[in-house]
Amino acid sequence: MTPAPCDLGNSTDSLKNSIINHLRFTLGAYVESASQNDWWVATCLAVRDRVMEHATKSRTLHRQSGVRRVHYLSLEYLMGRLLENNLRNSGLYDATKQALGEMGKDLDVLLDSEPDMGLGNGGLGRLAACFMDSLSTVNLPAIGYGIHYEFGLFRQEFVNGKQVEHPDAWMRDGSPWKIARPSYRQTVQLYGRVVQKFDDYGHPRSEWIETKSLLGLPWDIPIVGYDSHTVNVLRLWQAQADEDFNFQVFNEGSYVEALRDKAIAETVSKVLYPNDSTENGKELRLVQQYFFVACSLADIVRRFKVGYTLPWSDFPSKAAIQLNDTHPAVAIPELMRILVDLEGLPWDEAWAICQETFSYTNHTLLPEALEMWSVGLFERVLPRHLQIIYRINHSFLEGDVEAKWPGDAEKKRTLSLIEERGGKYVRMANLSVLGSHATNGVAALHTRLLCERLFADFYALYPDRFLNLTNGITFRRWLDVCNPQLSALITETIGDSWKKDAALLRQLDPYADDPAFRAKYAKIKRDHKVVLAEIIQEECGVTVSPDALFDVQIKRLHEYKRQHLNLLNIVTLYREILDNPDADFHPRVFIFGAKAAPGYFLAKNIIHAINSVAAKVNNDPRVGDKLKVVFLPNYRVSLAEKIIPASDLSEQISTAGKEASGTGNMKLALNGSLTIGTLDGANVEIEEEVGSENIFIFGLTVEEVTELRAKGYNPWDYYWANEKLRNTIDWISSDYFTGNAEEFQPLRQSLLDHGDPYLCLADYQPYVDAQARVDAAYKNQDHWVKMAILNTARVGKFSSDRTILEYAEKVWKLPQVVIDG
Ligand code: B1H
Repeated sequence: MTPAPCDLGNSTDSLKNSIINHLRFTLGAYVESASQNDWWVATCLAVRDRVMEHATKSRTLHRQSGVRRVHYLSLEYLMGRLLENNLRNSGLYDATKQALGEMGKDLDVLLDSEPDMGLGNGGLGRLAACFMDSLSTVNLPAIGYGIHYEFGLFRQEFVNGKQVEHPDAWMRDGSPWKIARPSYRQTVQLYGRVVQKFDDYGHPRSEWIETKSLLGLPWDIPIVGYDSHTVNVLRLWQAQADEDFNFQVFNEGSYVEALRDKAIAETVSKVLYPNDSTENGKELRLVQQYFFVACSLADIVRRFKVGYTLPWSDFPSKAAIQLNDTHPAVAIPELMRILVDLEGLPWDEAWAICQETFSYTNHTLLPEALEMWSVGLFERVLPRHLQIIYRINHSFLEGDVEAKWPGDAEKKRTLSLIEERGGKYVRMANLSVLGSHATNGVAALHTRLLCERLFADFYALYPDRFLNLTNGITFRRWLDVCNPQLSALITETIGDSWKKDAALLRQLDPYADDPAFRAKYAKIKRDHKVVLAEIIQEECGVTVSPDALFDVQIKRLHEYKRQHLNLLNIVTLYREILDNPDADFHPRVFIFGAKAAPGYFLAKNIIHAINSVAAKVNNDPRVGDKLKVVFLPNYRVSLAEKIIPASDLSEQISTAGKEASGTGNMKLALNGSLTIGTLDGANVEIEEEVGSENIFIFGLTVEEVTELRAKGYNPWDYYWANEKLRNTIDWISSDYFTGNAEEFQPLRQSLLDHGDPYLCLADYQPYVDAQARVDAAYKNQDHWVKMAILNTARVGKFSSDRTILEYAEKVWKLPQVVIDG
């Protein structure tokens, strides 16, 4: 007889028991002397026990019903902390808080001790995390695949105002959320060479030989949805040495050499590349991409083969594979290799299966972010895959391209999978479009630009393959978890169905005119500002008033995001306050959070400039409380959760056409922070939703940017025509802020001598004017709060549940499978 499982109920007592059992039997600790970390681990494990039942049930039901699943392939998952999210999503929050309370422990303190799981750079990685939450919440069968990086995105520190990077050892002490699955280990081949063999019927077969091999060990992280029993998993691969490979070396007694090889193998999953929106073409990065793709595809194929003997033509009806940008695009030739070389399928049949299986999300139009691998490097690491790409390319150029544009060499050049100018490169974006049945952009404007510009010729060939799927965010983490007070007020006002159907937030619309509701809403905002003021005091040593306007720019540091435009306005205001001390200016705190890629020199110069201006402004007695500038170090998900609810103004000021979507813009608007922004990315749709009277739009449009560039943009024209601007730039690049006039020459040069590639000068005056409108609007607090409420009420469209349901319907054709309790 199978013994009954232990009590995994949701009552306070049951949770108490579980926590104590884990303390005693898993961690070997006494309740009386257990450390804070022990308590945190025991609590996570108690929650995990309850979640795992549903994970097993979900997996079993998905397998038994034989439904199609989506496999999300992403090199990044920016998960942040998991405990509070899992508690709130599973409905265990209150009972756990009480259970711990009764044992003399404060849940909030434990929650705050969890290290962030920062396995991503920025928006792209956080999007993957939001999608995982939504997939479980809306009951879709899904698996996320990625890399189990030992080190996530670096920890940032400022030394004399300059960024210094430290390793992020997020799982040095292990993580209670991840479960090793050694029985699903995979072997991956790399390097080597290809030979052609013939079978008994004279059919050629390529064989990839003399390869090096690597093992992939999967770690599973359960993904708990909100109010749903679907628990999908995120499966992350850790690289290990294949001991068989070293067998001979061992036998020869070269023990140390063998272990050195082992260490080299393990570097593959060692660290996340810290570049957001730039590619650097490093061999290790290609190896990382192939490693996790090969492990994941082998895992998907293994699952396809278990249990049934279906023909390969049925593969796409069981497995949809989503490519999160081009980073996993090597999956396309890898599936071709599996089907053609290993399974013996005819090429055309294999190609049809590939296209039906894959879909691709493009996240950027920036030329420097479009992945291209040098053919030489690609051939060395993945010789067979390069052959496959060449063959795909040949069939494509001589087939569809020749048919549509006979004899047009120029079309072939732009559509080719191989860039031939200035060395030969594999174009991963072209490969991704061609190998997929669907390519989507991440906001309406972005998708339009993909079709009109980046992929114009592909769009002409295959218009039906392109679609827009505007990004979203999970309202659980970005409202329920990070702003429980506002979440409670909303629930008290309109019920809690909005947590699963964000469109219902529109029911708050009339409350914008209700003075009692406004007062409560305003108090919640102010309380968050008090908390953030404490964090600022602690982190930056700067005292700020919660009555000032909190003006927030939090995102990766990049020229196209224009933190330096923000800085130009700050310095302009500084001068104005000195010139005109009695002006009626509402006190403002400019709050920054941003990491720069370690090799991005100008981004680091901008950080240093902001910190240097901050140091002067914050200590200038003539300024007093009117203006404060703070740069919170080590911006990450858990810090975002504290800044966002406390923000009044959301800076979304990228050069039009550069930000594919943005998702911070959505999080801030949801929490009642008004947007000051350009008509870029999803800002365009945010304006449509909240109404143009509840947002501050300024600056050049995409069309105006194009026009300006066409007629020849010269930043010096703006410099000479605008005295305020000229003074501002000259002041920043003087010795005033650091004592050294050389310090910010790189910034000055980029704005002037190097042509101001992101048009800061062109947008400067419109931005300064928009900021003046903000100042005037903030003085009418009643109206400001009304606008903030309308932002919260009207951004339901940007729930990632909506986004995911659109993917499921339009791209993956996925059924919802409800798991019983
Ligand atoms: C986005 C990236 C990105 N777009 C290369 N592209 C990377 C490119 O490590 N790399 O090599 C890493 C990241 N990230 C962002 O995606 C866009 O800039 C945002 O506008 C968008 O909101 C986000 C999610 O779609």
